[in-house]
Amino acid sequence: PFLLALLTNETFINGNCWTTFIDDTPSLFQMISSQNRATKLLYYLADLVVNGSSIKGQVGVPKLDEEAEIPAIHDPQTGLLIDVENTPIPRGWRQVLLEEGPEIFAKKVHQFNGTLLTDTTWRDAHQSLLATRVRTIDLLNIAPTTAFALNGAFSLECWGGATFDVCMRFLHEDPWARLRKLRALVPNIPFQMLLRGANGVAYSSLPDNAIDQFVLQAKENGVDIFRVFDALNDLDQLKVGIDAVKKAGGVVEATVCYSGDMLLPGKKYNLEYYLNVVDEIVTLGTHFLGIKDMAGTLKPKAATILITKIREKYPDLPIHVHTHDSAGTGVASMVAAAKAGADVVDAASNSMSGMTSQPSISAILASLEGDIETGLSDSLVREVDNYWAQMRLLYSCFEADLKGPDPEVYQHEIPGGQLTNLLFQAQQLGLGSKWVQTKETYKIANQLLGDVVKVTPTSKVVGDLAQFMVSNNLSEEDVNKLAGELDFPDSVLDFMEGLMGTPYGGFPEPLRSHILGNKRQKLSSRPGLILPPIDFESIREELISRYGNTIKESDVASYVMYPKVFEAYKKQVEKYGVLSVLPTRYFLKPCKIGQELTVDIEKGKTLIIKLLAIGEISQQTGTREVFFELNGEMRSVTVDDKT
Ligand code: 3PY
Ligand code: ZN
Repeated sequence: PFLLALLTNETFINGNCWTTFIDDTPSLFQMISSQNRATKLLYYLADLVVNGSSIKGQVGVPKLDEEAEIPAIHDPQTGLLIDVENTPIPRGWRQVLLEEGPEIFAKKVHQFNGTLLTDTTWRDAHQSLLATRVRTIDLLNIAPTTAFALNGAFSLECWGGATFDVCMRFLHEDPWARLRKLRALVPNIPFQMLLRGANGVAYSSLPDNAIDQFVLQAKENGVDIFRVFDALNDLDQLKVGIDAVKKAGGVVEATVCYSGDMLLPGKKYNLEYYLNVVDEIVTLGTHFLGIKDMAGTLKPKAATILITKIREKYPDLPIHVHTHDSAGTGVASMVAAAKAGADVVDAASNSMSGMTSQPSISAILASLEGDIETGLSDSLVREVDNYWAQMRLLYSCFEADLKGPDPEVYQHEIPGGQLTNLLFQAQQLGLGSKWVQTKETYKIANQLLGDVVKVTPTSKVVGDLAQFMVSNNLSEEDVNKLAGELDFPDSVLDFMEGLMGTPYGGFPEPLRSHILGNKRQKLSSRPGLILPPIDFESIREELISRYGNTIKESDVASYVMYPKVFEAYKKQVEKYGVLSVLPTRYFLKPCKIGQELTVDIEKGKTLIIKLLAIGEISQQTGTREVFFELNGEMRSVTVDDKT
């Protein structure tokens, strides 16, 4: 490509060359680089045609086989069309935050006469319903419209949780680029992320300085509000995240995880327990108190009691409530929370709501209508949702195919995202009975572990133990009896070692000692006190030496959080280029012979690709040559046939 670019360059052809020609002609390199990118994309498309999709968790192909339509939106007062491209973006809560800082922002949200909403569609909703597979391009396409339609929202939850890992590992995208691009399109609504305290966005603790660096990067790349939780409500672990956000200048939403139905008699996690955790959070200092009902077990009455009690004690504490609709009571619970004095509640775009996701925005608006102001217009919400209805079809191949609410969640307490995941896995095994068995065993595994608060990463520990018991046909008694001999999943060992902090009421003994044996130590303090700090300087140097000086500080953060995943992601980029530009239906579905694809690799640079033919398999090399037309020119690439 370099030679081609050189030979077609006019200055070169005319012989007006001088030694600095190459330096003075950056367009030469741009041309080479876009040709490289186009070729790399052809390799991906060819591989997809020959071998099918390799995206984990994909069953079938998207049901939407055309470009999704961006809905037109209308001013709710005048009914006039809003020209999204040519109208200045209205001021939102983010301007209050930027102009007045986190304290005044929190105060003003609390003073708002009503209850605001967080839209979780860009993070938790698709994490809970579509295996976290929604891609950057599909968020970017609706972002400008969302900036207008949801201008009155408290925040858009758009980052963190599982999105970070899945972005790199399964979608081959850079989560930081997603954040930066969304930020540029939505300057008016605060962005919110989910941070797993001292675990960052990983599955066990990292050194404290890794959390500091990660959070600073998140803040600098666009996150405003950090919902910080610790899966065990371990305050020492939570504090690591809170401190990192404070240092970075972000909005702290320190969170208590609500585990199980506190109204059930004999619960370990009861009202008194939660009020104590809240006291400790308030002592640590936070802008908002988050209440995180990750499984959807906060019944309306419990929401009323819990929030009323917190309000009585802390009249000025801004409260933000998160839930999942798994049991079907999400709307009722968020309405109860709003009526009891919650300042913000979570909801998702209608087509992305319900069941293991958050309750529907429109259902909440309808339920609050006439009583509580929200700052949102239902007609705008419904107009934007026309987009998400199409996305649900586009991502149909990642649906867990839940058929209805699961009120049994009050017993098994499986968090929303994990519930869909486990159901999907049980379905893949093709045995309906496996699902019932998984849920039953999950309850037993939780009891074996001492009845822990279950949310990432502890929910994974319980889930892994349950699956280990099912696949090895182990009863509760067997686990207790054979603990010293069994080869437990790593997550169980990490938990028992203390790498996720300390559970309320301590670790289960003698099971802990038996499981750990002499395989692992028992930590007696929080992991961050013994994990050696990250040597950022040497990691930076190492990454630059491997990948060149395009390495950013955010790449360093990715590597520290998930070294192997980052390396694999870089390998993918090397092979296929930046795949995030490829429309989702082309990313997931092999194109057909004669089909023409239009791909905007950057603003103003469009590739028109047509699949012409697929060659015979070579008996010597096991490869196939795949022929395309690329912007009118014939091109072919050779890929391995792995079928
Ligand atoms: C996560 O940690 O990813 C969660 O969504 C927990 O609820
Ligand atoms: Zn959630």
